[in-house]
Amino acid sequence: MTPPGEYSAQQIKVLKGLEGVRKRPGMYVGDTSTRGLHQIAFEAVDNAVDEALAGYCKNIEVIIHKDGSLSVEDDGRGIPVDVIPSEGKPALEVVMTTLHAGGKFDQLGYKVSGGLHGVGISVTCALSEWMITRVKRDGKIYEQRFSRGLPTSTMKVVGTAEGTGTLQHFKPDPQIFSTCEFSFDILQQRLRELAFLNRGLRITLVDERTDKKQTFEYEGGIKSFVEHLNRNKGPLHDVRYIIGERGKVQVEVAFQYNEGYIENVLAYANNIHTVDGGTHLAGFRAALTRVLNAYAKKAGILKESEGNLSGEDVREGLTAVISVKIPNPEFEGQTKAKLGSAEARGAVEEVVAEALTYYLEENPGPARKIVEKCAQAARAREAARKARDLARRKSALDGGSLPGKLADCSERDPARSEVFLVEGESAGGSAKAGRDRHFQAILPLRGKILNVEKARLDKIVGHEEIRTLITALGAGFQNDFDLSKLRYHRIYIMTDADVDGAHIRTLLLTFFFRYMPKLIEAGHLFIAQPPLYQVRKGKKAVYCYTEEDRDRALAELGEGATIQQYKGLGEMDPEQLWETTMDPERRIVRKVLLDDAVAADEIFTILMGEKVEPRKQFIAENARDVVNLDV
Ligand code: 0RA
Repeated sequence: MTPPGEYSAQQIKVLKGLEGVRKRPGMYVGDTSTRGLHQIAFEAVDNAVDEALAGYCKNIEVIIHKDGSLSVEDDGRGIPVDVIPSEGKPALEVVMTTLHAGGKFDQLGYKVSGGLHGVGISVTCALSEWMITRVKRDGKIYEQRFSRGLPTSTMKVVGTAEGTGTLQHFKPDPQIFSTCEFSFDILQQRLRELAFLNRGLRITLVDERTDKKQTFEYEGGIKSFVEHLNRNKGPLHDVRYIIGERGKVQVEVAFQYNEGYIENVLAYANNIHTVDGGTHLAGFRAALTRVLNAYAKKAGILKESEGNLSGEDVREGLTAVISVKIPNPEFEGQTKAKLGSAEARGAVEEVVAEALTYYLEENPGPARKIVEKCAQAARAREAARKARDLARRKSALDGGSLPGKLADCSERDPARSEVFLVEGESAGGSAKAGRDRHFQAILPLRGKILNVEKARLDKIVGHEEIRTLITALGAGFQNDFDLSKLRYHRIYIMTDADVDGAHIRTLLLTFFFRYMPKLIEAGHLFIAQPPLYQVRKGKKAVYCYTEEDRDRALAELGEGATIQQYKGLGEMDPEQLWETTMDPERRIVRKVLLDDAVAADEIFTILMGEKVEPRKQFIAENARDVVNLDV
């Protein structure tokens, strides 16, 4: 026994664990701004979803409270409350105050272990100013309170209860987080995804600051997810839904081809979006390629002379969600976003191959549509290869490999080099004159670039502005993209602050998102922000980047101040362009992030896709947000 007032070895270990979390929160939740803040919320949500995965919880309610706190309530079995003999404390307290204690008491479930998240609810507790846990079990309500990872009360019975469940209510610690404001949109995006991935689970999100409320519940599970993803993309057939089990691996796949050319395949393992794919994705791809090739040959859609459909061919215009549930999954890679568990590959491949073969046999109509689309993709791929070869030979003939329009910098180290993609020849001229040619290159782009969302690969590589851009950046594109060959580590999109400029910016963003997503993920893409106004009085002149800036400057300079509005980059002389937009010491830039692939895909599909109606609606609904959403 430990004498009162002294710490047992066990307690010291616990303290150390959570002290570590508070000392280096970034190691546990990514960062201490918006992302980390929401991570501690998702930690609480994941616990409740694990209880649903185990089959005991049907409803989860998440509330953003007026005081900035967040609560997550589930109707699962409730965290166990009995005393754990080895710890001398109720299980509830151990779970809340011990790193990685969560899984200890429930070895059988499919819970996330050692994955992307799954650091445990104790991390939420450690990073909260206060936290209250309430458990309904055995007809009683138990409650315990905590602050910054330590108990501030013992566990007590505070009432009687019907049913069972767990309530976690916490206020993020402002000593830790630079922002403590929960975002309805970020929470909503992940909660919707979780509801899709766990068929029948009802998740409600309430925002008491605004009285907004959303309920997510999908009887169709990931089938509904694919319907949702494809809803603006012109589907070719009904969503196929496949479910099966091999050994301990549960496999669920839903897929649907659309009229477009974009592949959108999302892979999940135990509800975690495995952005870098892994064994489950490999199994799916193998099955798809094998079965579609066999069918294409058998049905005579692909001639013997035409060779096989490639993996790329069978994924053109394919939207799919793959979800596996697997005990003790292994995650690999630096960000742990790749499933490594070998057994998932065979399980997915077998389940998908069997169901897909059967489907094609039984449904010759959709089968023909799908395989003909793949065959067309194969022919376009061949045409694209020829166009690319031609482009390569042509640039070899031109003498050098760099495009003539590029005003390159003298610096050769990509880490210290920047390139500005500038709208229009005249602004390009100002930028060339105003830049520091030492490390800043300028690539003027003539007029509108091609909308890649609506074009097939052969047309895209045939488009001159796009070829120039690819060549100038030096890293190839799509599957050939090689980040290590990138010639500039900072790429700025610099367009006019008007509607045309915004359109060109979106076209470029679409291109980068679809064909060089790794460049965005690696943080190399930026939006330059030219000033919108200059406010002047006498010799004093202030550049203003927002309307608020302008009003502040007007107030400061006082009566008689005048405003000049900059409509285009061309209105600034080289010196001004340097001072306001290009000088690293003074400029304002926004980094383009790719946090949420699902949201980004939706936005680009809606903004740049074929259908006009949803786009009109989207722009009308989000007119103010569009500017920020795409970055
Ligand atoms: C371990 C064992 C049992 C339930 C839970 C954990 C549990 C944890 C959380 C966290 C949030 N909600 C939760 N719901 C349940 C099962 C105990 C039993 O056998 O009844």
